[in-house]
Amino acid sequence: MTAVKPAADLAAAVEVLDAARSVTVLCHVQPDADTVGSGLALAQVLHRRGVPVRVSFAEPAELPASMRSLPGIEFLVPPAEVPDEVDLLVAVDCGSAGRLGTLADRISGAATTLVLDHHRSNTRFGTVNVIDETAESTTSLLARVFDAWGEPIDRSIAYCLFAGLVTDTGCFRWAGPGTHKLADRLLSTGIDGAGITRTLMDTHPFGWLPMLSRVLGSAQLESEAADGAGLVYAFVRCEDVAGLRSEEVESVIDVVRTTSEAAIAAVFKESRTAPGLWTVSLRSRDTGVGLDDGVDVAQVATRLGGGGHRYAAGYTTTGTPEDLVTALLAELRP
Ligand SMILES: [Mn+2]
Repeated sequence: MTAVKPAADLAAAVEVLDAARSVTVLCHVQPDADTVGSGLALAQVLHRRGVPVRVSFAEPAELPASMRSLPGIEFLVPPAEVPDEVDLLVAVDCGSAGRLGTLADRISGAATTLVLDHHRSNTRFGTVNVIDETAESTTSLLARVFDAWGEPIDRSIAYCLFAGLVTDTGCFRWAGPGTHKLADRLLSTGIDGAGITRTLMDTHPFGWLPMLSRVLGSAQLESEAADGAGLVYAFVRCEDVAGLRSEEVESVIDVVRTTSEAAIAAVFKESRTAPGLWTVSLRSRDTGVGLDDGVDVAQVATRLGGGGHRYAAGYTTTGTPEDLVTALLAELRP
């Protein structure tokens, strides 16, 4: 496992960024702090260099509230304002073109598409693809791109990079060699790491508590699933999360996955706009310290039409709750 992306790949990214006369950065649908942090950090660097830049994502219409304090938010534009033909398109934290949602059609109108990502399942849909599945976040890959480019990481860029790093590492729970060094470097710019973390990960409205109570109260355990690894799962239905934000919905998996009797966790989340459509979060873990036996849920998710990382992945599907569980159990069968 190489901890550092080969210099040649980074140089290819720098080359296209350097040559661009205008840049459109696209984040994935249902954006998280890694994709938005990457997009806004890159936008700030390009703007500093005098290059016109815009950042967008296809849906939802509004940026999740927890990310609204990220510097560079002024570069965000609605999808309708992304022209059909652009000079350089940069996709950040997107494992496939499908993750761009309705903005995926802009790829055909782009002179060059640069893909910057860290998903194991990345389909390499760009003209230039810089994919490092060992990077703990796309923002940490961006830090290496900026270094290779000779672009300093100032305080407001560090804010954005830290946002992606702290969320994608689960508050540094799954941190590899180098993660804390990068965090130290970013914190040394004077950003409020504790405040950023609290805003992104530890702040929920009161309605979150009764929602958790309902959803967790109906969780199920299938101890024999995946050859005895065990599956724990829960359903988040529309009526459970009325009035709550995506942040509350996305928090459920982090409780469900702590179940000791199951090395695999799933949360089925009902779409609030398309009835019968579900997005599914998958997590897996090793069964003990130093063991490397965790199920590769990226493979499971890919077979179900999604993608992700070995220990964290997801997909979108349709059907009744019973159908969803049956389909997942079938894929987990050895
Ligand atoms: Mn990411």
